[in-house]
Amino acid sequence: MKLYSFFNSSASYRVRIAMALKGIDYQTVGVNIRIGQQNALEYRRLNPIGLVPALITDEGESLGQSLAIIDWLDRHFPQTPLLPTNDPQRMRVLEVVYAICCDIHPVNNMRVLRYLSDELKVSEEAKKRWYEHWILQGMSAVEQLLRRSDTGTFCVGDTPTLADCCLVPQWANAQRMGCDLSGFPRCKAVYDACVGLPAFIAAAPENQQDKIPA
Ligand SMILES: N[C@@H](CCC(=O)N[C@@H](CS)C(=O)NCC(=O)O)C(=O)O
Repeated sequence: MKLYSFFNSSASYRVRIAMALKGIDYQTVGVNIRIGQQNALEYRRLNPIGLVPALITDEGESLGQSLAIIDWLDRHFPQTPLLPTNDPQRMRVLEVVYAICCDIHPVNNMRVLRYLSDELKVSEEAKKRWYEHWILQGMSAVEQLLRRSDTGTFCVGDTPTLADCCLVPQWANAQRMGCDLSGFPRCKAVYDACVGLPAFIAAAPENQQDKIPA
């Protein structure tokens, strides 16, 4: 399998964690989103939305959208299942996943931030405020969800799930952007527990072969 990915793309990072947790071997194809390789015609044929990641299966099928990719992986590689089958665990996992992937991440994506700067001529300072505003609002909700799910080490329960595959990259991104995350101790505890695990270490941006300096 091939994963079209960018080392510090949080959506790519989600998929890399899932693949590492499942012990799936794959080849990484770096797509440098800083210089617009996600918009190349050749890449858009694989993933028409022009965002990373995209997966090419051993059968040659291409699949975009990190959550769709992880859903596919979870069904084809059922070892280390990432989505509980029973409620309330399943609903608790999915509400954290959607809070991050549907409510937090899309408004702070690179193309949105670039549109603010390049088209709307928003200052660097205002752009930073935008980013932090949506992070703090979203993470505050995730913090409450994690407290409500009343669980052990990870987002939901004592083994990593899809929720952890999504929380860790979003948290890492927010840290990289200099957000003050001190108000979210439960999220931080989960993040700290995850990043010490071999699968999360293997998937981390700093350990990717396509890593390039900031
Ligand atoms: N919903 C998509 C989001 C993918 C996404 O936003 N990828 C970002 C990197 S994290 C990207 O490719 N950004 C390039 C751009 O903004 O032009 C998914 O989950 O795969």
